[in-house]
Amino acid sequence: MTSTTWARLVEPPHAGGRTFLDWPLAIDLARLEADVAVLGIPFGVPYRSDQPTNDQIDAPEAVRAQSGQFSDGPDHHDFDVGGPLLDGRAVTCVDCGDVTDDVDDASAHYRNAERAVRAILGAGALPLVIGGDHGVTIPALRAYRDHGPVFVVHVDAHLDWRDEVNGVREGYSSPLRRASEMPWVSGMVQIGMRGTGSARQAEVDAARAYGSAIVPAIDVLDGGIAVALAHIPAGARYYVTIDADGLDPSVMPGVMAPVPGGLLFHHVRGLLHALVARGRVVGMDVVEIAPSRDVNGISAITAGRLLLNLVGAMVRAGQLGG
Ligand SMILES: [Mn+2]
Repeated sequence: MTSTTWARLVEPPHAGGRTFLDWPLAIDLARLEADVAVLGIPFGVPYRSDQPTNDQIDAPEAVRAQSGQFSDGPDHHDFDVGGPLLDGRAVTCVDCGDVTDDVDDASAHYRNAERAVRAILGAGALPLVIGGDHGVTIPALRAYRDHGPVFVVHVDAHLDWRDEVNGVREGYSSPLRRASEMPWVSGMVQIGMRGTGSARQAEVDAARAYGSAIVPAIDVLDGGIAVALAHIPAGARYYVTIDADGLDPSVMPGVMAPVPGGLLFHHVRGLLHALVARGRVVGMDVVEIAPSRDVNGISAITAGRLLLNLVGAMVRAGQLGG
């Protein structure tokens, strides 16, 4: 495969858009040399003809645009991680831009997304994916076919186990169902469930039959994140998928389906640090931010803070760079 073909997988952030934290842009994935790689995956698979241009497609740009808010600079002390982000170590961080779509081929975007994530993994880098709706976790997880096994740590208000909606099997209500069908996915924990969403009893039963550990939000609010950690095997390789609505709407107001009673920033930050201490995080996505509904950029800033907490924790655990 030529590097020209690879380069078409991704494109720079929209005109005038800055990269994540002003990290260097790296869209030639055939020559990728990095330890950490941000990747925007803007498009899911729509359920209706008016959904391809949903609000969430603008989230990668919205998160990048808040870079100056979620970090004052790489040399500043970050109290969440206990020092400057990279701790003076040789860790290469890049922004790979956004996965390209093809107006003549609706499935091209997922194919490109899977190949882009696979290229990042092949380069030995940690993918940090910004969606897009929750459908984008499907191609992201498919990229781990030769990079497994992975245990999925899912934060969401919703179960996301629908087999299909309107005949669509790879939309935002189905990512964890599709994940359960991937042989390289070793298991999952689903944290933050509450209220009602797309799941009927049949989906809950199917998730439990698969072996998913379902942790309602109230259990975490009452007992702390340790309640969720009890379901996560030590020494495993974790893929973390965070639906913005898994956090409380006061923390992530910019979502399509706000549900009261969600996790606080404190819980999810603690989860990420605990995963780094417990095993190896091999990828993370933050999805379902709807920028037009955001308040003062809080959701985008929170997403950025979560991603930086993972990087900062992994740096200090000696898991990134030389
Ligand atoms: Mn979801």
